[in-house]
Amino acid sequence: MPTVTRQIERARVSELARNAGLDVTGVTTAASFGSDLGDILVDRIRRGHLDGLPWFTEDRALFSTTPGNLHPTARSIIAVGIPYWNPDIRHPRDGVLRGRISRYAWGRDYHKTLKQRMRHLHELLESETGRTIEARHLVDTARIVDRAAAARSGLGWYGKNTMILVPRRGSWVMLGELVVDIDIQPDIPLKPKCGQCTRCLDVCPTGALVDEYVLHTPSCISFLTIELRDAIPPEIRPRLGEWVFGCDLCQEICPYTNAALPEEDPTFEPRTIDHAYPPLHWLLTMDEAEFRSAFSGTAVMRAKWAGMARNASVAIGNIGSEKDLEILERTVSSHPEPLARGHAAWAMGRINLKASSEALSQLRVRETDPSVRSEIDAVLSGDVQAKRTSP
Ligand code: B12
Repeated sequence: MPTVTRQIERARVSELARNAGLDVTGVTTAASFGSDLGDILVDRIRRGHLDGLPWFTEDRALFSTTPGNLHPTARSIIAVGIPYWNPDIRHPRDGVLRGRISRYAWGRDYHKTLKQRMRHLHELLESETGRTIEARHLVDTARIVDRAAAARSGLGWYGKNTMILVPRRGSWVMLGELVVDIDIQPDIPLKPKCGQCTRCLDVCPTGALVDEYVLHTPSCISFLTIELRDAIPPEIRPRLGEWVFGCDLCQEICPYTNAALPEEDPTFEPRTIDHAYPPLHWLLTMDEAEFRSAFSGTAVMRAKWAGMARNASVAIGNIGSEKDLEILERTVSSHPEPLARGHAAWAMGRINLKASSEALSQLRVRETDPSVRSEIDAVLSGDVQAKRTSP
């Protein structure tokens, strides 16, 4: 019979976590994050930096600053992370017009992987201590601020891009927490190391990093391509480039993140290269059933079929050419989703207004959806920023 204990050695927690597939760990107490964090969250909400996320309310934000709200017997937080930088998977450069999906979403949905591994760690902790441990397993619920827990537990430090940067891993780490009723020696928070560097702020094509440590959600490509359910504001579309799900630019530019150790965790590997760099014509022509069978079990499902078709249209407008006008025209004429039809019309205007005008005028006559009609009207009246001047 193992001895029953309320405590566990800090180093042993990391060992057990590694055995459960959680390579990165930090420990902090379950004490409240208090008004320091609460004030930042409320201030960001009031300034509109979290607009577009209706669930991110002041009440929810304040609740999330006190882990004891989740379970009153909580004593410690074990912050965990799975690193996922894999430099071997690259754009195939095979002549196919491809978009980009951000790395965290290439493989199996990270929520599933983290939860499964946290459950395993929970079991290992119970057999180590010889007692039942009350624990909550949290990933992305916003019932706790994942990055605040990671920072206070010394798992990593806040970069100016608001990401948690982990020693030797950079920000290529997905985060979760176990809130447990056992005592574990807490770690010491790490000092931020960005120094004078502002490359992440400078690289963001939409200017979403409005200040050091401040992200304006409505401008972030990640928000626009994943969370937004409506039309992407036309003036911002040209800046989305080839991204069709999320964006990694503020991470890729970071010198610290750039020096990350490569990982070989198959759970983050794409099933095929099309799950990392999807052919844009494929995204436009697949029906909903094909979308589901291609992306089920991955985080891409969150953007939904209509969202991915919308994003693919924008990406074609940005990186495509006259050769893509035919498929765009077919999309405007017959895609079941108005979002896809409207954005495809925009893409036609962006690639070549002169060559697209006649077709768009005809499609305008048949179109019944007012949002698509006004997208076409905007193109025909020359409101769309052309990629290059038509000859
Ligand atoms: C809402 C959300 C989003 C929104 C808003 C992002 C945001 N910055 O808030 C959108 C959809 C845009 C988004 C985008 C992304 N997200 Co997100 N997102 C979340 C979520 C659900 C909540 C984040 C939150 O609380 N925001 C509130 C704001 C106020 O917090 P913050 O921006 O982090 O601000 C903090 C710092 O600025 C710091 N701070 C403030 N002032 C100062 C001053 C100094 C000197 C210092 C040091 C710090 C500091 O305190 C603030 C509060 O903690 C978390 C999961 C969770 N439940 O926590 C995932 C999470 C943050 N996202 C994650 C990821 C991976 C991404 C993307 C990289 C995805 C992608 N590739 O497209 C991008 C990155 C964009 C970016 N640079 O942040 C990971 C981050 C992992 C990591 N290593 O940091 C998380 C933790 C999910 C997870 N479980 O792993 N996300």
